[in-house]
Formats: sequence, structure tokens, C-alpha cells
Amino acid sequence: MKRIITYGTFDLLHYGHINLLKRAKALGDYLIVALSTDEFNLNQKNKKCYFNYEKRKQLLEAIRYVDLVIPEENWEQKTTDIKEYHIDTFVIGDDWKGKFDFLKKQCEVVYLERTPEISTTKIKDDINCSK
Ligand code: C2G
Repeated sequence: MKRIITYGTFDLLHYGHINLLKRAKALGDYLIVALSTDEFNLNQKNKKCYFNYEKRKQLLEAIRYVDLVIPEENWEQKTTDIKEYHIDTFVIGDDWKGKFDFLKKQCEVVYLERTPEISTTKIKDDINCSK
């Protein structure tokens, strides 16, 4: 069984995220999503989430491509996650291209093209403009 892992905040969840998760799952048989915790988002990623961790986890667990959701609490946990979950492939959007090449010592690293026209910022801006 080929095991895949990806990381992210996934807030507000949109079809760009789904495109990523669908393609990530297509690379193997079992997809783990390491979901950024509220604390990690606030303190390290400078992201204030609309939905808290539990709600973002509930949304991800409802997606057919996702087999397991675990917390992402820091930048450094990837190497231990790959060992602990016997990961074959690390996947993330190409906005991170090159940033995680150091993981190639442990597993395959794949950067997938982002869905260009959608982002959480765009969603928020469009809603504000329509008011
Ligand atoms: N994504 C995408 N297309 C978009 C928006 C996002 O393919 N239009 C991808 C991102 O490239 C990422 C995943 O969806 O692979 C989740 O996006 P974010 O929640 O923005 O993740 P990010 O904040 O980049 O967190 O340790 C890694 C970080 O936790 C990644």
C-alpha cells in the first residue's frame, strides 16, 4: 500500500484544495493530511483561521480522498511523520517548490501545480466587494 502525506491549513476549504487532495490520492492508496492546528497557524504561519481545527478536520474527513487527518503542530515534524506513518510520497502545492527537497532522503517529494484562479484571500475579497 502506497502511503501519501500532505500538509496544510485548508481554510476556507475550496476546490483548489480538493484538486490537490484528489491528485495526491491518485499517487497512492492511502492519503494522510497533516492539518495545521490553530496555534501553529497563529504563531508560526501568521494565519487566522475562519474555522477552528476541529471544524477543518471534520470537513477534511468528509472528503473521499482523505484517509486520515493528523495535527500539524510545527514545521519540524515532517521527518518524524514520514518515519512514523511509513510514508512513500510527500505531496504539496508548487507554491512550496523546492522548500521540502530535504525530505527526498526519506521519501519521494512531489510538488503539484496549484489551482491558479482560486484562493481563500480571493474568496474573502470577492465577498467583501459584493457587499
Ligand atoms: N492549494 C492549491 N491550489 C490553491 C490553493 C491551495 O493546490 N488554489 C494547495 C496548496 O499548495 C497546499 C494545499 O492546497 O498544498 C493547502 O493549502 P494551504 O491550506 O494554503 O496550505 P499552506 O498554508 O500552504 O500550508 O507545512 C506546510 C504548510 O502547512 C502548508
